[in-house]
Amino acid sequence: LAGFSWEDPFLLDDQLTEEERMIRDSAYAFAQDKLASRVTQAYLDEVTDPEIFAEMGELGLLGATIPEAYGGLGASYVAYGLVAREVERVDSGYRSMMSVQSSLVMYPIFAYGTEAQRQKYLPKLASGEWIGCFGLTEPDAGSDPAGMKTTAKKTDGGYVLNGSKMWISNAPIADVFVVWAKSEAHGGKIKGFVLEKGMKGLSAPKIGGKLSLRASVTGEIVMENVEVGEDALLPEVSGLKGPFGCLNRARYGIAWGVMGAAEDCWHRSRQYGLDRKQFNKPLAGMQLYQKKLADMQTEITLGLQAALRVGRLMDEARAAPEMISLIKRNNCGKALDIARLARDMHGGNGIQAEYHVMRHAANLETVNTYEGAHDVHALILGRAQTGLQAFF
Ligand code: TGC
Ligand code: FAD
Repeated sequence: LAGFSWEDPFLLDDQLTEEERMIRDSAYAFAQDKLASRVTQAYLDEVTDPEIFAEMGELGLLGATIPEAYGGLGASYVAYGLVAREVERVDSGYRSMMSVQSSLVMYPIFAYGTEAQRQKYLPKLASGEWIGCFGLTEPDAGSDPAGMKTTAKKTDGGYVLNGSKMWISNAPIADVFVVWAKSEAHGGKIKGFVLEKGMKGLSAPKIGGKLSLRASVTGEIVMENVEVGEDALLPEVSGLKGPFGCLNRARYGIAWGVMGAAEDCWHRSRQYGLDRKQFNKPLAGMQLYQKKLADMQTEITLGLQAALRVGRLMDEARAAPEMISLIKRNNCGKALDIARLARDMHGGNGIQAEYHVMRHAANLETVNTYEGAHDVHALILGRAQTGLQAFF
């Protein structure tokens, strides 16, 4: 039998293509060099450096799956997942910034937009010159986005939008706003619109005081009689399947990303246990400590392998939304458990910013909730196997 690699028990590395490994390595180098160095201060100060988008864009980390003709890399979904894992190894907030731009802003413009919209927005979003946000959630419509109140009413040359969106990543620094609204002219169906910073009646105040995801700015989107032309409409999709088509991709990336945060917690706990002695021996030599390390290693190995399988199926256009619900839910839940364990294993030091694990744990509370809360994905999976919907 072959030897065992404790860091990569199922030899995930072997299952990647040369190109995927190259993209992964360049994302790793960038994240460790440019993001790890600023995350602690950014988190403590609750500030987001917009320059990060341009830095990510320069490396091709924004919209990696979008064809090269529009500024993307034309990379596989597996490569996209690997980027999410490397960025979230540093901080879930930085991965959030990247995945909103890639899956929730560039993807809908690419998939549902006109050629003119693609040409206008995608290259600048890919380079990070423009920052994008995605407005689906509202103060009274979170898990149930069908309950949204934002409306688009037809005017002579376009539409007028009214409503407010809540908890929107990147909104306060965004140039481009992909917003979902019920459109009167389309029989009340949900339609997507692309709004731009500076439009009259459009504002995006920051939501301050978050105890989670502090390095990623979050805001509201307030629309008071925002007038847009016909060219703001994303014409190629109607109904909730529009935003859900984007969410499938972002949720898939999250399933990889949270494993990066979990790996960081696991590796730090292992090293801490080797370095720290109590009762005259390293903590890592204690049975209970080793059991926790073994649980972390097991869940991360299984979670990564599952994400890789779904990524391959996405690249073959054979992935079902329920597969994505399964890995988004399970990997987020396991990553959160692992981060909480890591905090415990670091003892008192575990609460300090310089040990990083509590920041990951606090971040993962958000990641477990957004893009479909843990229990909401359970209901999606419950419906798929019983035929009975239990949402209401
Ligand atoms: P339901 O009746 O199930 O479906 C309505 C229509 O949508 C279609 N659909 C999907 N299409 C593609 N992919 C999917 N995953 C889809 N899920 C549903 C469905 O086929 C149907 O189409 P049609 O043509 O028949 O009309 O809708 P429902 O209202 O019963 O939905 C229930 C539920 C709970 C599944 C759904 O609403 C849900 O997933 N809720 C969670 C909401 C959510 O995920 N919000 C995310 C907001 S964005 C965000 O959090 C970004 S954070 C990013 C970051 O910072 O990284
Ligand atoms: P609720 O829907 O009120 O849920 C509260 C609790 O009730 C949860 O535990 C949930 O599981 C449970 N629950 C809900 N329905 C049921 C049910 N039928 N059965 C059993 N239990 C149920 N949204 C965007 O559109 N764009 C963004 O960029 C974005 N970024 C975000 C960034 C951050 C930092 C955060 C915190 C959120 C972000 N969101 C974004 C919003 C996010 O998607 C929502 O918070 C999420 O969908 C949950 O909605 P809610 O907060 O209204 O909670």
